[in-house]
Amino acid sequence: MLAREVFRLGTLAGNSSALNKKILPNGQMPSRQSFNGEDDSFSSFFSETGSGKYVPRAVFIDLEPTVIDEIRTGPYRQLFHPEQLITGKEDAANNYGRGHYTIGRELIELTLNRIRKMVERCSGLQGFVTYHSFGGGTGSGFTSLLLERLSIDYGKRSKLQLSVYPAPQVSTTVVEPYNSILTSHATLEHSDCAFIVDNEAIYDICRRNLDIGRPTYTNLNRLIAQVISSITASLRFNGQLNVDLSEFQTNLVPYPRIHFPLVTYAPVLSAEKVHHEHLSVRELSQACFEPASQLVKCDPRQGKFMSCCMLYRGDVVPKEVNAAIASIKLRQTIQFVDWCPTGFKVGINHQPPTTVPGGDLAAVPRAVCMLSNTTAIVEAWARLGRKFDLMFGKRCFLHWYTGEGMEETEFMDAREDMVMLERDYEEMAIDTLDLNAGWDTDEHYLDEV
Ligand SMILES: Nc1nc2c(ncn2[C@@H]2O[C@H](COP(=O)(O)OP(=O)(O)OP(=O)(O)O)[C@@H](O)[C@H]2O)c(=O)[nH]1
Ligand SMILES: [Mg+2]
Repeated sequence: MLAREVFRLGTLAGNSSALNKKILPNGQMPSRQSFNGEDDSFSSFFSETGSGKYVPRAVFIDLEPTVIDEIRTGPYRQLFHPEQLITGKEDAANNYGRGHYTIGRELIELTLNRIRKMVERCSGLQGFVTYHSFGGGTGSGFTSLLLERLSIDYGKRSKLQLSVYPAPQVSTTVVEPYNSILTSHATLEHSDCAFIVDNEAIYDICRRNLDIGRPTYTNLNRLIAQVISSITASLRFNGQLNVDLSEFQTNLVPYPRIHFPLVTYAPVLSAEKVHHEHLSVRELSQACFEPASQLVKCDPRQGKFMSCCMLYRGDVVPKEVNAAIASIKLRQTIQFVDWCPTGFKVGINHQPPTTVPGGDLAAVPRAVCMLSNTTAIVEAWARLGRKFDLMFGKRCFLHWYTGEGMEETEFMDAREDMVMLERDYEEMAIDTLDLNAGWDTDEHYLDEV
């Protein structure tokens, strides 16, 4: 599901997925036989029509038409059935209340019907991935409405989120902290795992690693699409050392609310720089522990890890991975919580990353995406919370929301919930021994997290 940017992001992610699979913009795949049956996970993101055309299992939604019109007229227009592209007439004007309660309500039944049709074409529905912004009215409000409804209709099917975290470099909307906190609160219990991509972190990576002076959304989205491609590669390709995303998820989410893994990706290199780099498995693995490779700005050296999942792709062998991880474990700066073994979960996918023609990233033989659960991610919530408090303390901009029927208490509840989330993370980091000393051990507070 998508609002403005994610629509573009979705197109890019879809494109790179289609490129991985060598699907033409019209949905035909001439090289299908070249997969030699090895690739039966092929149909996870595409369904095949009677005429041999491959259609992405995706629905694009925006409350206004202009952005999705780009796909309706763009080079990939034939890839999609018109029913997959859903638009209303009027956007949510950066207002969660409009996306969730007023304008959004008008589109939700149609959206659920279209999703139902899509689901009926699946033979073993595993779950849903929603792509959205935290800051937009549609991205925040409509997404949370949709996730609530998907929970009702599809019960315990897993729901993953890819959420774009706001950054002042690329956005000038003042109310994004409101929307972000409101949507995070509303989706917390309806989401199994959420990957946050911080536009500021992506912006800096584009400037630093790719020498793009003033990165545009297209530059940011290409990088995000590459990362999404790595996260979903295990669902799209088979292989002996492949590890299914749901298995990573089991390791990553110790309690239902603690479900925001930090995403790190390497290498991010331009074509000019790629020839000067070694790109060994060891170097790539070590890069995952550099803050400069993170998609959210925070300092894992100040927090503790609960788990680390390494998703390698391309020309990578287990021996090299084991050696690389052994050397990482020796580092003093990487601290694990004491209740969790310092286990790294590893998956290897032999399909190398695909480069998008005309894109910024150089073709590389191997790459790694690390998904780690670290308590340091609370920094991201704390940053948003501070901005929220500054505005809410003065009740700034609140009339836009109350004008859509919202009440102040929803803001307070949302903020309180996110403060609780910060505390939940902090508790994860406290050593069990210290806890026993300082707390009444009859209180099974960890169960309540
Ligand atoms: N990475 C990335 N972020 C984007 C893009 N477009 C918008 N954003 C960010 O998304 C937030 C704005 O949300 P949008 O998704 O544009 O808004 P929307 O969900 O369409 O909601 P309304 O327009 O208010 O109905 C801001 O933080 C933007 O910086 C994009 O193409 N890529
Ligand atoms: Mg919009």
